[in-house]
Amino acid sequence: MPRRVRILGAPTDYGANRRGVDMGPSAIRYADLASELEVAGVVPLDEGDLPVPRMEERDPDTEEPPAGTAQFLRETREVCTALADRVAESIDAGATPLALGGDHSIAIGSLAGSARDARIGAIWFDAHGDMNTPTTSPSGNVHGMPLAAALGIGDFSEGAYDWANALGLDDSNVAIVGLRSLDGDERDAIRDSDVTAFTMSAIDERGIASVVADALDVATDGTDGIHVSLDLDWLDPTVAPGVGTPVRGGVTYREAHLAMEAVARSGDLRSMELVEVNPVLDQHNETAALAVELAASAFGKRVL
Ligand code: EXY
Ligand code: MN
Ligand code: MN
Ligand code: MN
Repeated sequence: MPRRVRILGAPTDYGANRRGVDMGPSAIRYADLASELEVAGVVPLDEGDLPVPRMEERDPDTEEPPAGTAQFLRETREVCTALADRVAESIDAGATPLALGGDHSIAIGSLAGSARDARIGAIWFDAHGDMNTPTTSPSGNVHGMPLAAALGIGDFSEGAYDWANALGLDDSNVAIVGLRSLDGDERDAIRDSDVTAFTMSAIDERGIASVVADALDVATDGTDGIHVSLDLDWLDPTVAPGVGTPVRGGVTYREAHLAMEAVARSGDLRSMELVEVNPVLDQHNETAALAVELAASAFGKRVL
């Protein structure tokens, strides 16, 4: 029986510093996500978008947290707890959830859902570490914090953040691939953890195939499956311009496909998300189209 994939839209930009990423799910669907997944040999079922309070509809009198802490945590919690339930339900139904961001804060929900009642690993394809906490963040943007939140690092170990912790995810089963932008405290957080970080230098020196093989070893060691978190700013901005926090020196189009093909061959894909596609910053929807292509490769699309 072909793999069933449940598409879950999470149109939020509360975690980002740039409006527009909330339109990511529409842009990705518009880039023929469903038909491309069918070509890859899976059966897509689009469950629509999670309800997300619109920025414009927020109560203007809402007390904003002090600058430098996490902004819009209430809204982020609302989206992520709903997404966690839908991700868990999809897996319980024998399907593979594919979450569409929206900014990277949605990964708090995806990881919590995928790790519910299971031990999972995660491969974080990203230019960034996303390991800040409300205290260490230079921006207060939660899309720079999801991995710390899921792992319960720093502030996120406090009871108030229980909702954000992915209890079935241990830092020893997390690999970050493509890292090239970190804040000071984030660097310490990664060094003090058991997270395995492969920087762009490692990819330059060893090649993407070797790095992704190691990342898969880390994420599959003793786990029931892996979550792939694909932040489109992982790729070089010349091939993925439609992202809110571009960083030069990213992976190439082919390196990204090879990584996704290796994920497909592993047979361990449990859940996935495509995040940080911002149509307002994109050119002719090309970043959304690239996200679709990479998802198809991760789900097994082959030329021959
Ligand atoms: N490290 C910076 C911050 O925490 O504000 C930038 C984070 C960008 C996060 C994007 C989603 O990958
Ligand atoms: Mn990210
Ligand atoms: Mn990023
Ligand atoms: Mn550990």
